[in-house]
Amino acid sequence: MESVRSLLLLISLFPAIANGLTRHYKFNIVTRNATRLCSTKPIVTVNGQFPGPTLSAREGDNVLVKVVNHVKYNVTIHWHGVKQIRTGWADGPAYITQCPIQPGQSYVYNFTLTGQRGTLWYHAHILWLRATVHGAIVIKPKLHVPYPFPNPHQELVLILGEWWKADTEAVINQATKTGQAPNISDAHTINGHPGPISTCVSPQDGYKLQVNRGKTYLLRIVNAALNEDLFFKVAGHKLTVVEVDAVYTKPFIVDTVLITPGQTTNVLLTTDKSSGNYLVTASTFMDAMIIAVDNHTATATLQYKGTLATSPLSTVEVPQRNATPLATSFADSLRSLNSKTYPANVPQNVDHSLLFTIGLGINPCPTCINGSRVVAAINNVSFVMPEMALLEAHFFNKQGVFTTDFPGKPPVAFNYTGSGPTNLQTTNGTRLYRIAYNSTVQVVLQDTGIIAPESHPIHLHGFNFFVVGQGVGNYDPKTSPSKFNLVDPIERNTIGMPSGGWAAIRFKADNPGVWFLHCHFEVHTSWGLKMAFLVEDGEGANESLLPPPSDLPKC
Ligand SMILES: *[C@@H]1O[C@H](CO)[C@@H](O)[C@H](O)[C@H]1NC(C)=O
Ligand SMILES: *[C@@H]1O[C@H](CO)[C@@H](O)[C@H](O)[C@H]1NC(C)=O
Ligand SMILES: *[C@@H]1O[C@H](CO)[C@@H](O)[C@H](O)[C@H]1NC(C)=O
Ligand SMILES: *[C@@H]1O[C@H](CO)[C@@H](O)[C@H](O)[C@H]1NC(C)=O
Ligand SMILES: *[C@@H]1O[C@H](CO)[C@@H](O)[C@H](O)[C@H]1NC(C)=O
Ligand SMILES: *[C@@H]1O[C@H](CO)[C@@H](O)[C@H](O)[C@H]1NC(C)=O
Ligand SMILES: *[C@@H]1O[C@H](CO)[C@@H](O)[C@H](O)[C@H]1NC(C)=O
Ligand SMILES: *[C@@H]1O[C@H](CO)[C@@H](O)[C@H](O)[C@H]1NC(C)=O
Ligand SMILES: *[C@@H]1O[C@H](CO)[C@@H](O)[C@H](O)[C@H]1NC(C)=O
Ligand SMILES: *[C@@H]1O[C@H](CO)[C@@H](O)[C@H](O)[C@H]1NC(C)=O
Ligand SMILES: *[C@@H]1O[C@H](CO)[C@@H](O)[C@H](O)[C@H]1NC(C)=O
Ligand SMILES: [Cu+2]
Repeated sequence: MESVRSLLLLISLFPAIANGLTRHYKFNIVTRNATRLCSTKPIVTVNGQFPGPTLSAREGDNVLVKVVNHVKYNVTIHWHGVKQIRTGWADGPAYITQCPIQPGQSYVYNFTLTGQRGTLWYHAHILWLRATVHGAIVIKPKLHVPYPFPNPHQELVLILGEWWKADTEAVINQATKTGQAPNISDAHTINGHPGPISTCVSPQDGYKLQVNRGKTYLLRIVNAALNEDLFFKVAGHKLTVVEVDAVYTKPFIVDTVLITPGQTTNVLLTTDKSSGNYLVTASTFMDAMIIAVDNHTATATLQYKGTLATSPLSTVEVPQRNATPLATSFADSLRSLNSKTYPANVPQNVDHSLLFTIGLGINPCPTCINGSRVVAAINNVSFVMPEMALLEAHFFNKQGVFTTDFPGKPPVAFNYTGSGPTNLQTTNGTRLYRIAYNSTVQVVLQDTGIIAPESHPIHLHGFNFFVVGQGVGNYDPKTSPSKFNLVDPIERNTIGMPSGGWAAIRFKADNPGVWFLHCHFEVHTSWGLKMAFLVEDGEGANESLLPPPSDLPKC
């Protein structure tokens, strides 16, 4: 009896033991000089590391990250892809779910990794700080639960990044002032290195993946670039895709992985060569040729142990920057694993059927060059950031911060992927779309040809969604749904829409809160390509947003 009581006491004192561990992390946001790259400049980092430290945990763990801001900028951190069930206060987008952590302040992000395992990542979600404030989140399966694929010999995190010689805050500030597109970057990086084959003068050879012969490695690839989709290749080696955005996939074998900003992809690589050095590349994909991009390829080396660094490097042909068929074929190959253990619970019925046009626009701006500025919008609304967090305004019922009249369809229908309307102006507002708890939502994301059709990486916070269909041209409500996959579509948190086409996504709104939806090209987000869903509470405490933590930053 006594022992039972003490056991119960133990469990109540340490509830984490029953449900998973609590992982404590401390992120000091500090400035340091980047010296290894093609420019020496102060950068904002987590704990002085670039990329930041990997956050490791298991499915079911509670994570507590104390973020202390030692820099001159306001900071927030977003845990990209973590569903944050009822814990929207820990999601991180500035002015959406929280006010920024101001210089000298701190905030403890408190969330639980429920029902997810795989690779995700974290990044600053304010200004353009995520260029250097980012790192991987590795969620291992629960203890003793195997992967649904051969257990790898070793796991390696590869973070693809984008580097400006100039200060990135200066780059976006200049663009905002002039109304023009921001300067393109100067290099791409793999784990912080532009690489051995780079025009960017780098005193180092680039990142080296050292491997043993005859083994299988799990590469956890993250695209942390600001504005560019990337193709990833390893010379002489095939890659087996097994997971994206912390969702297991039906395995498929490719030469080239396509990964958009915001996405993560796990691949198996088998070291089936005898020895050698093999080039690893991350190169730009952008099939809208009028859009300026940084076409510098980041490189790294896959080096078999025992091979001299001076041995010849097996190179690989980098895909064309506009290799649309390659991108399409990769996207079309993705399927959820949909096994008994990992089912694809695709909503079969739809309560809210929405059509969102995704594209650019031009608004008057008397102080800008040419008297106008480039903007971006969803359904012709360029989102205006509020001055306090939307989630707080919602929870405390503060009026006048936002409206809930975000349009569920374009205000005027036009040939979206055609030459477009003559008037390129947009409206603006802090408009949300309200949905009841548990409703099912379908959003058809329709690219527009305004200025240029483009493959936008659209990211939803608070949920994964199923990509039930995609195609080129205009979505046709009569014919397009007949081709939907409602059985094993890919489930993810960021979708690279087909350029000049559409993608239909579905999710069940079973997470109360205010959830951001935006383009993960930072330039487009800055221009207003964003909106938010307001998901109401359901019944009882378990279906309701938790109250805000006491240290939630104030505006
Ligand atoms: C960074 O570089 C600047 C100028 O090059 C120098 O003044 C400063 O002390 C350096 N800071 C650190 C933390 O090394
Ligand atoms: C984290 O949040 C949970 C509620 O989800 C709460 O029970 C717990 O006390 C919080 N932990 C800390 C350290 O604040
Ligand atoms: C952007 O590029 C232009 C032209 O090369 C240059 O004059 C300007 O200084 C750059 N802006 C920043 C913020 O580096
Ligand atoms: C990369 O871009 C530069 C400048 O836009 C261009 O001159 C060059 O031909 C491009 N290279 C490739 C491989 O596309
Ligand atoms: C701005 O005006 C100049 C001169 O008329 C023109 O060459 C340029 O393309 C314009 N830029 C934009 C972004 O409209
Ligand atoms: C829409 O525009 C495209 C591209 O210009 C064109 O091929 C298509 O026929 C147009 N569709 C309609 C319905 O006008
Ligand atoms: C967008 O809104 C602006 C401002 O009201 C309007 O002039 C324009 O015609 C609208 N465009 C579309 C495509 O709805
Ligand atoms: C929103 O639109 C109004 C009216 O056109 C304009 O005065 C205002 O500056 C715009 N606000 C933003 C943040 O673009
Ligand atoms: C939401 O759905 C769950 C099961 O899917 C059900 O148990 C619950 O009662 C529903 N809540 C509301 C408010 O509809
Ligand atoms: C809330 O969820 C917990 C754990 O899932 C369960 O034990 C509890 O009975 C639920 N409470 C209500 C009111 O549904
Ligand atoms: C930081 O955020 C606060 C609250 O929104 C704001 O008042 C302040 O101007 C911001 N500071 C900087 C440096 O941007
Ligand atoms: Cu975009």
